[in-house]
Amino acid sequence: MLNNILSKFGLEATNYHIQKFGGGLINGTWKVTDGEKSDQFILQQINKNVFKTPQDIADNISKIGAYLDLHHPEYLFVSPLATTDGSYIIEDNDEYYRLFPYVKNSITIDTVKSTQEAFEAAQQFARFTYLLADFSVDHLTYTFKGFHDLTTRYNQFRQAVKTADPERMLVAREAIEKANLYQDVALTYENIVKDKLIPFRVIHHDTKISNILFDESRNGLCVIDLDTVMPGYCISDIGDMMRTYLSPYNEEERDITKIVVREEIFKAIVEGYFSEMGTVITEMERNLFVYAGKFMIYMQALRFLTDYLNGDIYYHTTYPEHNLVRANNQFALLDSYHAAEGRFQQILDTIISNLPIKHNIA
Ligand code: GN1
Ligand code: MG
Repeated sequence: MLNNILSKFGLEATNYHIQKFGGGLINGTWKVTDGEKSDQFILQQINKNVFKTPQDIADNISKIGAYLDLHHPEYLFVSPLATTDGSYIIEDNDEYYRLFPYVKNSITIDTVKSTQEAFEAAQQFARFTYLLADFSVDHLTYTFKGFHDLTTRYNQFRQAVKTADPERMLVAREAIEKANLYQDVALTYENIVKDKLIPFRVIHHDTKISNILFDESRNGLCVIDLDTVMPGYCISDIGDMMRTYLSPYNEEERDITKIVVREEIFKAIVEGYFSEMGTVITEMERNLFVYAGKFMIYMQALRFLTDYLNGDIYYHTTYPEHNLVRANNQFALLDSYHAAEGRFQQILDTIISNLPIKHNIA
């Protein structure tokens, strides 16, 4: 089946070795390599239950690619390759696929082990939004409606509580209590939207560390996984970095005593982000920088918990309590983040006050 897809890109499948690749929870990904390893690609199947209009993903990426080619030709933007008849996405047996070039000598990592990795990744994600600051977000389509809409996510959680299987409700008791305890995080989000406190920008919406390609010296090369690139708030990208870089162990860790935030990584995220976005970030966006972490950690905890209560219909799981373990992990992270918030604000304020004057505007 995958062979048929490769042929549409003009590749003779028998010359290539196809191997499962990466740890994404939504799409299927394979690495495609020829015998000499000189020709390598990433093949991806789009999860159509999640992305209802896959063509919109291709269209968004094409528009952004064209803009970057014109205004920032030096920027490494990894966009899908065209088939022999010029499409960037193909349908086969009612499934959608695309093929990317594999960036030579690049590596991905699953957890942040050094401040350099956090700085480089934050700089890469910030550079992406910064270079697109003058690109009108109205040109982009929402590839996933309500994706980071915390009000929607919170309502989905409340709905799941109403309809959940009683046994799952019981097992998830403590997580549900936590979700209720941190409700104010959702209220703050409602106000941000209602009062239009911050601008829409081109946002990546999945800034986990495995979505950065590094070189062997851990310099950031580029951002990948562009399915959720669409208009959004910077708190999504900033917050997802906090969610996925601050703890030495990721959302899969079952021993939640290991889930703690690291101050030096927070500092590196701030420095990396401001190194690119410092001149355009608004005062209100800066004021919401620390909130961003709570926003994304809380939303991800709710999403895992909601999926557990709904009977595991969204995220790929490998054992019965998987989504609940992930939710509890994220609530532990939220507790640790909450306890560190005051300190994080001080670190942020200090960095901002030391920025070169042109960064210290807005
Ligand atoms: C999903 O599949 P992946 O790993 O790119 C999810 C993100 C979550 C993440 C949690 C479309 O991303 O929002 O943060 O899992 N993407 C979608 O690991 O739901
Ligand atoms: Mg993704």
